[in-house]
Amino acid sequence: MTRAVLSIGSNLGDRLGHLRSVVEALGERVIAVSPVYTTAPWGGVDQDDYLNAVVVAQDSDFDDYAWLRFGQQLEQASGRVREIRWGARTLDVDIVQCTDGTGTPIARDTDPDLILPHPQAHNRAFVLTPWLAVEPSAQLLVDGVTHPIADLLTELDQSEKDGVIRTDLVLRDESARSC
Ligand code: A4P
Ligand code: MG
Repeated sequence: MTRAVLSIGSNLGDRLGHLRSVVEALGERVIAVSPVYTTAPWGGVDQDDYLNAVVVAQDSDFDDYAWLRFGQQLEQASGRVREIRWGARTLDVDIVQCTDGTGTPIARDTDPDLILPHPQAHNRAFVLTPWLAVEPSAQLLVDGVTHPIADLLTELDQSEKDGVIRTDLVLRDESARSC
């Protein structure tokens, strides 16, 4: 049993459709879905604005690598082509944090294919803002030290935070779920 915090982003093609494809594929695994935000591109590559959100999910059979494979399959299904690092993409699924069955965050820093928690998460308002909206008391391990994500967000530059703007877009139909 693992629980994953997934950061999902898109700035090419049907941006909302690509984000919705993740929530749809997760199905019953979904615990929480954040609002959708428009976000200024992070990382210095000139490109269009993103739509970003955070999804919290759990699966009794998944380990941390299963979440990575799951995300990569969805990236491929969206037609993503890997070109420039931090460049435009139809869909990006990053594993921000993964906790084991006891609620302990899994820490990995030896395999470049899966670094946990995601090494840039604490620097990104487009991750912390949506995550805080669904888990206000969440904590993130940074260099082995646990921090409330609310504090990490406070430490970011105001310009970084101002680039993350909440929209009225939704990733799942709540009325359909209650039927
Ligand atoms: N990888 C290692 N750890 C992880 C992890 N925790 N989660 C590996 C997901 N992948 C992880 O990723 C490169 C390699 O990272 C993969 O082989 C994977 O196994 P990639 O998705 O192929 O390449 P990339 O996305 O171009 O590079 P990178 O460094 O992963 O970029 P990020 O961190 O994904 O950032 N700006 C805004 N506003 N919103 C965004 O969503 N996203 C990015 C991409 C840049 N700027 C953005 C956004
Ligand atoms: Mg990525």
